[in-house]
Amino acid sequence: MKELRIIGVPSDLGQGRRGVDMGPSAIRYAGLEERLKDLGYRVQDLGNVEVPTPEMHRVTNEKLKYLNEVRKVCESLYEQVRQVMEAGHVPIILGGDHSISIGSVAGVAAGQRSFGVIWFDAHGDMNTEETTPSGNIHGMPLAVNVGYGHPDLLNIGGFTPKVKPENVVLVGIRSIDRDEAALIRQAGIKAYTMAEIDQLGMAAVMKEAIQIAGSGTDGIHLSLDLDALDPMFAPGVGTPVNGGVTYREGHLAMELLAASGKVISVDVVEVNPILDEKNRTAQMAVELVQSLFGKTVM
Ligand code: HAR
Ligand code: MN
Ligand code: MN
Ligand code: MN
Repeated sequence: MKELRIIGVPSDLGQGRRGVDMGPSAIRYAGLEERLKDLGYRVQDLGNVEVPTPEMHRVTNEKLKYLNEVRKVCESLYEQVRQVMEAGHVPIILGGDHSISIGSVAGVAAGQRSFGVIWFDAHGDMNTEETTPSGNIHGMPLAVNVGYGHPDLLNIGGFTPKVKPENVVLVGIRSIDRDEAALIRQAGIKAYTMAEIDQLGMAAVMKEAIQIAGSGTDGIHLSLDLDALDPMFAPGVGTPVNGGVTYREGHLAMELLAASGKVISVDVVEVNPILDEKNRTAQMAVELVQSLFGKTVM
């Protein structure tokens, strides 16, 4: 049984609302480490990556807010994740906003050259400096990971792209900017919208997603943005979008990933305790991670 390593990244530099920096604390408070130990894993919490305080820095580029600070956080995270991968352990990276996945995926890529990514999200996260409506870097990490974006972000780890777009799948999308849609198509990334989940069912979608990310690769990185879930089940996120993945669909997706035996690493991002109701969203995150690591009824 693989050993698990928890890494917190208390960053809200990639988006506009304070509070997501408290995500790692909220998820730890919801019992992540204990719940994973219950499943029989050896788990070690490596603490938090150091993150600059936004109030101490100024936005200099409205199209890439806090670029320099986001880059530094992602470089530190890259280094930590690379070490965990090289030790043969499974990193569980707690955000923070989704910009941190530039660092985590870079670290996974350094430890494991052949892998796929399942990006579970309401959003595409495929914007660039040219297409972003907000300048928030959390709308850009998937683009960076497949090779589009600012050189400072692309160069983390010293190589680009981090993952081949043909091994990347988006699941749960329902809020995509127009030019972002064009880049998703241009890159050749397979995307399952909520409409397709409705039509095909989550089981069929995940079977295909696991095939795309997992066949011909040595593993799958799951980037789990809690806003993929319907706000009914995950209200504590900065950019909620109605019509999302249900509680049961979410668990089914995680259970199918667990059954695939292919998961090598995971991000859990966008949990914002200030916007949450009694830590429900962090609890949801912990429950989903339990299913991802093999929790079953009996
Ligand atoms: N697409 C919008 C933008 O780029 C909103 C992105 C919101 N992103 C996240 N992460 N919450 O998925 O600004
Ligand atoms: Mn070890
Ligand atoms: Mn996201
Ligand atoms: Mn999102």
